[in-house]
Order: sequence, then C-alpha cells, then structure tokens
Amino acid sequence: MSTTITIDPVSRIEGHLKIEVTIDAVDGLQQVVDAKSSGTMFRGFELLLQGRDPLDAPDITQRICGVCPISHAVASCKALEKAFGISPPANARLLRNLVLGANFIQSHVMHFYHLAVLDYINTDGILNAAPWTPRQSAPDMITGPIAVELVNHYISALHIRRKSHQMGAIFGGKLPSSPSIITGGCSATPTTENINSFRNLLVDILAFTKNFFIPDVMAIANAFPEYYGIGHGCGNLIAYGVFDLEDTEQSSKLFEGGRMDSDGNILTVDPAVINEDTKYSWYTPNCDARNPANGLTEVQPGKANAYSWTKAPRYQNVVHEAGPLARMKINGEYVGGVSVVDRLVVRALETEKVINAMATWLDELEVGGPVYQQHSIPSSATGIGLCEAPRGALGHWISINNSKIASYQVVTPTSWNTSPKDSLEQPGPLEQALIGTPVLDINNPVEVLRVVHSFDPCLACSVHMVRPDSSVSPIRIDL
Ligand code: NFE
Ligand code: MG
Repeated sequence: MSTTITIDPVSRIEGHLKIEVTIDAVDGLQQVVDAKSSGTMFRGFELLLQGRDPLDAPDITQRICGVCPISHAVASCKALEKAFGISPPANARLLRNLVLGANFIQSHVMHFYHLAVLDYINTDGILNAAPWTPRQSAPDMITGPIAVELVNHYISALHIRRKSHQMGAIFGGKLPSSPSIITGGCSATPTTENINSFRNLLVDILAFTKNFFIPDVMAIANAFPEYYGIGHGCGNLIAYGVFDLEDTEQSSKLFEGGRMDSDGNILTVDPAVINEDTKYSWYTPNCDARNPANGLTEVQPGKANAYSWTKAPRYQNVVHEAGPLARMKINGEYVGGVSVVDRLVVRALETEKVINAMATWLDELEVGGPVYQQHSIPSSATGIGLCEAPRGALGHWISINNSKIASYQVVTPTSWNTSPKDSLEQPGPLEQALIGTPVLDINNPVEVLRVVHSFDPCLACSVHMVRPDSSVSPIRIDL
C-alpha cells in the first residue's frame, strides 16, 4: 500500500517549498514512486516592475532574494545594457565579477554547512537547542568526533560568510543587495587600499575552502557513497555562463554557457527556444508555453490540477537541470556524474575555482580607470540579460516602451529545478530526482530531504503568499 508524505514547508532552504512524495515498495525496496514539488508563495516582482523607470530594475530585482542579489543585479544590468546598446568598461566588469564572486562563495558555504550537512550528521548531545531541534534523524547519520568537528566548522563557516559579505561590500557598497551595480557599470572605484583589503579577506576565505570546505564535503561524500547513485534526475544540464573575461557582448567567460545531454554531448543554448509551461502552475492558460520575451504573469489561484506558483521552464520542451554541477560539467571542470553527492562536491570545487579567478581580477583592476559608460534611456527597446546565480542559469527579459518598463520577466535557476510537470506531463528535475529514492522510515524521510537539499532550492527566487493565521505541521502523512 502506498503512503503519501507531505513536507510543508521544507526547512533549511530559502522560501516556501512543499514536497509531496508517494512511497511504495518496488522489488521489495520502499522508495519514492511519485513526487510533486510546489512553490507555495507568489511574489509578483514581474508585475510590480511594469511601468517603472528601467534604471530601477537592478535595485528592485535584487530584492527578489537576499541570497543571490548580485546575480539579479548583473542579469538586470546586462538586459538594460543590451537594450541601451552600451557596454561597461573593463573596471566595471571586473568589479562586478568580484562582488558576484563574493556572493557565490557566501551562498555555497551557507549551503553546505548551514543547510545541507545537518542531513548527514546526528547532532544529539552536540546541538540540543533550537533551531537545531527538533530534527529528523536516520541510523546512517555520522556521530562522534566527526560530527563534533562539522558542528565546529558550522560556526567557522558563519565567520567565513561574514567575511564574504564584508569583501563583497568593499566594491558593492553593502551586501546583500548592492547599490553600486548600476546600468552602465559600477559606482565603486578601485583604489590600492580597497584592493588590498579585498585581497586579505580573499586569502582567508581561500584557506578555509582548501583546509575545511573541500575536505569536509569529501568526508561526507566518502561516508555516503550510495548517494552517488541517488537523485540523478533528468540528466540534461543547462548553463548560460558567467564571469565575463572580456569587454564585448560575446565575451568569453570563466564558465561558458551550454547544455549537456544525458549522453554527455555538449550543446549550445539559444534563449529563443526557452519556453515556460504553466499547465500545472497557478497562471491563466494565456501564460502557457511562452518565451520569456513574450512572457505573461496572470495569476489564477485555484486553477484545476495546478500545484505550484513556479512555472516550468523548458528548453525545446526538454527538462533541464541548472546549477553548479551543470556549470562545472559543461566546462569540463568536473567529470563525475549527476547525483546528490556530485551536487554537494562541485559547490566546494567551484568555490576554489572562483576564488582563484577573483585573485586575478584584483590584479587586472586599473586604479583611476573608468568604471561607467554614459547612456540614455531609449523610448523603445528590448534586452535579455543572461548570467548565472549560485544555483544556476538566471535570465532577465525586459521590454521598454515610452522609456518605461513595459514588460519584465525573470526565470531563475530554482524555477528550472523545482518546476512542476509541463504540458507533456514531464516532471521537473527535482521531481524526477526524487523518484526512485529509497526511504527507510516514512516518519523520518531524511533521504527525501537529502535529495531536495542537494539542489539548494530557493523559492524566494522562484516565485508570496503568506498565511500568518495558519499553522502547518512540518510533516503530514496520509495512509
Ligand atoms: Ni534566492 Fe537565486 C540563486 C536566483 S535561485 S537564491 O542562486 O536567481 O533560483
Ligand atoms: Mg518568472
């Protein structure tokens, strides 16, 4: 007999995600046989941007999320710069890369130590206070000295996140949400003093990454080898590319964009063939199957069969996973597979790669060089800003009319990853990754959380509906 478990909301993520899994025995093994991923909050940023001054977009879209604001700022500036026909000077590119790099580090360190690792260590007797209790446990969780060490590193990781924000704020003005990343460039200027301050913090963060972050992730990977075979998902990967290395529109990037199919073939990305499906999302049929350039946000709460505020982005109708694993595999930086543990491992490896690149960008900054390109707002224009957020491919699509925003569409990595089914009935990447996951104890579905957390979902980015008057139990089991 099958059992349906609802985890609502999933904790240790950003935003509100509901996961419903149906569990049954297949060949004698109790496992997930069906999964539904629901974004349970509607936010409507795309609607509130309409009619505003286009130059407000980088500031407003950064408020979509406090975890990845710089990615939104960069994607927004890129969309506007494309629409305005301008290209920022080298210093601005480098300063943006540095602030974005600081934001990536902060996000990846947080994901492992503060969101994911608690799925793998039993902290009974170590962390016996809220917010760490109550929590689920499983017999395979690591106990003893290694668990104590990881909890100690949990604390060090908080300091590293502070340092990452401090570092990003040197050129970002503040973090989260930087006021210095503006259309046409950056309002901060490099000086010998602030470059040195940035470098000193980067050295500390690199040491932490090499001495703790990578070894700690590998310790978890080595202790849970079976998770190299769990949570594979759709197998198709997508990245738009990030960290421009040149000052042209077709600039090479630290991570090039591309796609990888499940046979390992590397393919190109053409944003024109990206559509968002809304068959199972609370939007009107009018919104369905649109490219974001013509995208619509018309809500229809209560729509029959719909179960999410997240739309379902698809590339030529094919389901794709976005994220650090996509970036690293597409760029030949990681040769492992696609699984729960691979997603954890690549974040640490990517952190080191980004830090090393940041050191070279600091060297390339020109003290006294320009940071800004003058521009004027066209009466009518369109632009696409593609970049990467810590969680994967991020796109902003703008259309300007009468020098105001006529339409603005954002497609985030968590929209790709936690998307519901599409009109071809294909489940989203996380839903596919959950199917087949063994579950030992339906009252402690830790395995399900491990798969969900491996994607580092951020529903704040993905889609706000708050129900302050309702109480929700963390797990509901329907027999
Ligand atoms: Ni709110 Fe975000 C990242 C974006 S996730 S964290 O990374 O865009 O969809
Ligand atoms: Mg959107």
